[in-house]
Amino acid sequence: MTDSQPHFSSNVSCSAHLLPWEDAPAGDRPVWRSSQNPIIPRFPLPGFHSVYNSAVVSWKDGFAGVFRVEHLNNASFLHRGFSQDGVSWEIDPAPIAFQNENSGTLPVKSGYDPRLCKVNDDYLVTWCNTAQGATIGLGRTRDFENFSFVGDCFLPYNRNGVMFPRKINGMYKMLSRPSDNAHTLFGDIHLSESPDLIYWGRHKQVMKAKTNPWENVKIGPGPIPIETPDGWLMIYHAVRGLCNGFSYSMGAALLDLEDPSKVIVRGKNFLMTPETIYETTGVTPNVIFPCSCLMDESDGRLAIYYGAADTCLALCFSTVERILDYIQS
Ligand code: BMA
Repeated sequence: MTDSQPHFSSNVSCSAHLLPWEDAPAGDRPVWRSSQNPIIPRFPLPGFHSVYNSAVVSWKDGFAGVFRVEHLNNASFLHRGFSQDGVSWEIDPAPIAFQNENSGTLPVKSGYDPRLCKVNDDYLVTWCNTAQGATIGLGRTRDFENFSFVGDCFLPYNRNGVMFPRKINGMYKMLSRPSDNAHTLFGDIHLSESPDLIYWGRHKQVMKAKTNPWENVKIGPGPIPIETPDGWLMIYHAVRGLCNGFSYSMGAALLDLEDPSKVIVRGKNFLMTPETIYETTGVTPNVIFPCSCLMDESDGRLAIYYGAADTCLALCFSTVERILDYIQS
């Protein structure tokens, strides 16, 4: 691979000098953790309990993000934040105030697990909007100052709405995980499409949870998929049932470029599973929950942001090539 031949694209890319990065340690692990983890620890700001499952993008000469901030009453809200290096973040203490694009009451209350996807000039925010029962709320911003609410994309209940960074065959596409109103005991990844971000249909199942132990309960899409010459690289969370609860790992699969409801390859093993103290200990032990990813388009290096144990925000690294080799082996 040479610098003159970018192989990958994603609208969350950033230039080489900006990407948060640490070289791989010795060994053949597909993904490795930042030595600075957790990059946002427990009790990050006065008056707030925690920041975890959050979405970041490259923005101006640094980064911007939409963060899941849990308040002292345990309700989560979306807050914006900014960073120069992608590791130290300044988070706005006020939740994002969405303005409604349509008339009527603004159905945005508490919200969690945001994703951010740049499509043309818009940064689309998708998240679990609880106003009418958990489902995927969709909003947008161009400046991270003014945010508008487009609407809820699906009927309740649904979680983990993840947009593709461009239209495919003239349609917006979104992955999601239909669910119930509790700590859902099932969950498969589905694909939906829309001509206008308002009306969503042609729903297709992409991948089901599997019988092998690390993903035997449910699976849900994580960061915005990355376009490679071989297909869309989808990083996802996968849930295992244990005698005392769930364990959330990170996995990867490759989806067809023209029809991302078709799975080309699915890794048989996890990319990463809870091991460190900040992943195994916290409000919800044993949770790795990836929601966003930055990439250097020139060489495919990845910085993946994940919530750890529903308590803090952590960072890990890999490359597109390394993950593709791993899931194809
Ligand atoms: C999921 C979501 C996530 C959370 C995870 C583990 O269903 O609610 O926000 O991180 O459970 O508790």
